[in-house]
Amino acid sequence: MRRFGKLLIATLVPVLALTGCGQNIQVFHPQGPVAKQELDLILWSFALMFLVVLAVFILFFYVMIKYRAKPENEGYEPPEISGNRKLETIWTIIPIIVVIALAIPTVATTYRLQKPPKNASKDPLVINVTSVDWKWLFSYPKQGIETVNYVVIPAGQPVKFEQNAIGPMNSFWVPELGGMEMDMPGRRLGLWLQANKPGDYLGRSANFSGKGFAHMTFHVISKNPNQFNQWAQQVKSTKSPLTKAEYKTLLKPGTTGRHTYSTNQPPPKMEHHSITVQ
Ligand SMILES: [Cu+2]
Repeated sequence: MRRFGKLLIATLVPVLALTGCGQNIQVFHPQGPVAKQELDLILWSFALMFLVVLAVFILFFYVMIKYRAKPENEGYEPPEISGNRKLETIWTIIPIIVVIALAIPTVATTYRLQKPPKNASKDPLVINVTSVDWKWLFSYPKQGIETVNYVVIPAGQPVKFEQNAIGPMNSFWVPELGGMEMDMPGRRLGLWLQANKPGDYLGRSANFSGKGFAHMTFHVISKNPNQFNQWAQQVKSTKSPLTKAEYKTLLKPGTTGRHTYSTNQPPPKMEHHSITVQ
């Protein structure tokens, strides 16, 4: 029994210590409706899986203790049993119920998150995001500006990121705003995200892409809509344009800091498995 006590402490201490880590895990602190729906799904899946694990462990210990070898029934031969309709029905139906309970919300949320919400008060702002080794280019088609390694968005408005890659594929992820989506050359995927409040959210590359991968982070800065418009106008009137030469330099592998330009480069033309940059 003393050994069991030690085992219990060894198991409980890390579990109790780890539960305090929640503050540092960004996924547990959603800052927008996409991340919130995804967190709800994570918690629901976790609860169901926890019930399954709990049932298995309770049965495991119950059977292990109740039917263990005892001196009084030494040489016991169990009777031959084949089939038990009642038990088999139970352990077929329960997993089916669990799978249905997981599948319905997962599929519904996945489809819902493909599109910005219909009841959003404003149309989504479109931003083209291109992953390049090892930096992120953000191009605003409507505002006609471009930023590198940071992106400014209006708070409370859905933002549609049209994704693209030059070079290897990558994965775009802003944990506090929503799940990740792939950036692939020749295949345009999109992700919509929304920040509820003004703030600064860390984004990262979630797909290993070589030497500069660790530095391939960016910031999503959410501003009040008025401040966002002011910022865009200020960029338009004070920053220098993005020249072709500068753009070509950006496309070369390497890391860089933040850049801001008063013109934008349209996303590259798409061809299957190849990208043409003019
Ligand atoms: Cu292909």
